[in-house]
Parts: sequence; C-alpha cells; structure tokens
Amino acid sequence: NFKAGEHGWILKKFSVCEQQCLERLMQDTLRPHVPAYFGVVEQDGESYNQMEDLLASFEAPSIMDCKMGVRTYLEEELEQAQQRPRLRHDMYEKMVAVDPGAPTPEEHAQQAVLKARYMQWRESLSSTGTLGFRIEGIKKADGTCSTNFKKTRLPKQVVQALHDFTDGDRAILTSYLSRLKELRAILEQSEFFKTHEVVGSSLLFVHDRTGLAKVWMIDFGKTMPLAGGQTLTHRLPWVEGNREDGYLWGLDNLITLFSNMVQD
Ligand code: 4IP
Ligand code: ADP
Ligand code: MN
Repeated sequence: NFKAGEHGWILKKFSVCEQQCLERLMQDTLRPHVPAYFGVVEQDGESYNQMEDLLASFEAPSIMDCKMGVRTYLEEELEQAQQRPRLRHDMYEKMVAVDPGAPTPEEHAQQAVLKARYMQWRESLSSTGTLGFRIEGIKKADGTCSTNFKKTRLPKQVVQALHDFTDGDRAILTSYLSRLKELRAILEQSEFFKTHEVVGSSLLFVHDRTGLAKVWMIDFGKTMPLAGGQTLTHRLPWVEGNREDGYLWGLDNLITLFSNMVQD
C-alpha cells in the first residue's frame, strides 16, 4: 500500500476519498496534526497520494497505531451490505484464526461471514466497542513489532500495552498526554471534523530516545463528508442513521488512561 517517495515523503495507494480529505485538511485548523499533503503522483502506471513522512524527523522512532472511534465501518457500507450482502471467506479465516468458536454454525457451514459481522466482532473483542479506540500495532525502536492486540479490550490491558510501548517513561507519557489534550481542543473547534464522519482513522504515536513524542491523525480512506449541513458531536452513542463515530469519546477515554499512567 505504501512506497518511499522523494526524501521526506511517502506514497500511499490512491484513494479519492483520502485525497479529498487531505486537500480539505490543508485548509483546516487540523493541518499541523495531519501529514502534509503533496498531491497525486503517478509511478509505473499506478496513482498515489503523496504525503509527508511523519517519521522523517525522528531518530530510531517507536510507533503505535491506535484506530479511533466506536465503529470501524461506514453507514454507507452497512447500507450496501444490506442491499447486496457479500460473503467473505477471507474474513471467516481471520475469525477462526483468532477464535475457532466465534463463527455461528451457519457461518461454519458456509465458511464465510459478512463484512459488517466481522468488523463488529473485531470491535467487541477489542476495546473499540467499550473504549472508543483500539491499539492496532506497535513497532519499537529495539526492532520488536506486534499486531497482537486483537483481544486487548480491558482498560488494564490497554494500559499494559501503553506501558510497554513507552517503557513506562514518565517524560514520554507526559508529552503524549499534552499532545492528546492539544489535539482534542483543536478537534473541538475544527470545521472539517464537525462536518465529517471519521471512521477507521488512526492516531499515529511516534517517539524516540531524544524524548521527542508526537501524535498525528492518519488514514482518511473512510472519512466521509456529511450531507445537508449535518454535524456530529463525535461523543454521542451511535445509532444507525445518526452517523456518530465516537471519535471524541474514544479520545476522552485515551486521555483518561494516559492521565492515570502519568499520575501513578
Ligand atoms: C481489516 O480487518 C481492517 O479492518 C481494514 O481496515 C479493512 O479495510 C479490511 O476490510 C479488514 O479486513 P483486520 O484488521 O482484522 O485484518 P484498515 O485498512 O484501516 O486496517 P477498510 O478498507 O474497510 O478500512 P477489507 O474489506 O479491505 O478486507
Ligand atoms: P491503510 O489505509 O492501509 O490502513 P494507513 O494510512 O492506516 O494505511 O497507514 C498504515 C501504516 O503506515 C500506519 O500505521 C503507519 O505506521 C504508516 N503510515 C501511514 N501514514 C504515514 C505517514 N504519513 N508517515 C509515516 N508513516 C505512515
Ligand atoms: Mn485503513
């Protein structure tokens, strides 16, 4: 999905949705909190969105990807699935690999599940459903790398993972906490954020041993503009049709966990 670009830039497989979001974000107060966007480029017959490489200014960075929000599929996807359900064998396989008991007898028989079903199962197994965010992956400066967080759900499991990621370094934790609070304040003012359903987007945490620690919003492949002047709180519970995504609710919870860790 990604390619190295010119120095300091990376290329991500083109998506028109992401292109439009990045273009709008360059005009929004969120601009400093997302990768700088540099337009579409063609390479070997493929199109890419060119954006800032957020790791470029770090020395041996440790990185964590946290997927934000209380749901991970769009209302639009749900509608499409209701009209034209598609059975997914690959998602059945991914499900069985984590928990052979998870599929229903019917799903076992057809060796397939619906996408919405798979995505909701992932949400309930992880902290997405209960905390409004989940850890997707961590890669540390020492080379260790894990995406083994599918069942990280309870606050104390999340805290353990955050502790491992930061090596319990109080300066790093404090620095992340203030970045998250700053981001929240900007999100609460952002015109872009108010008018978009933000699903499947992540916060990218990056720190290194010089003590530099930053957080950016990434992945706007499923961030959709709302129609007809609709706005979201990003905090109200989701009920089908209201398009709430629980993004700020999740960020509140993440901030609470970091605050507790800094105080301990
Ligand atoms: C993946 O499930 C992720 O949710 C992907 O989101 C999602 O792509 C995939 O859907 C789904 O299979 P696992 O993480 O359990 O493997 P992301 O790319 O943000 O990680 P979308 O495009 O829906 O976000 P499919 O339909 O692409 O397989
Ligand atoms: P996908 O849509 O395939 O899920 P993402 O945009 O979520 O792709 O990016 C996947 C991973 O690539 C992230 O977890 C992060 O580690 C890395 N990444 C994404 N964007 C950037 C960026 N601008 N700079 C550096 N790393 C990035
Ligand atoms: Mn994605």
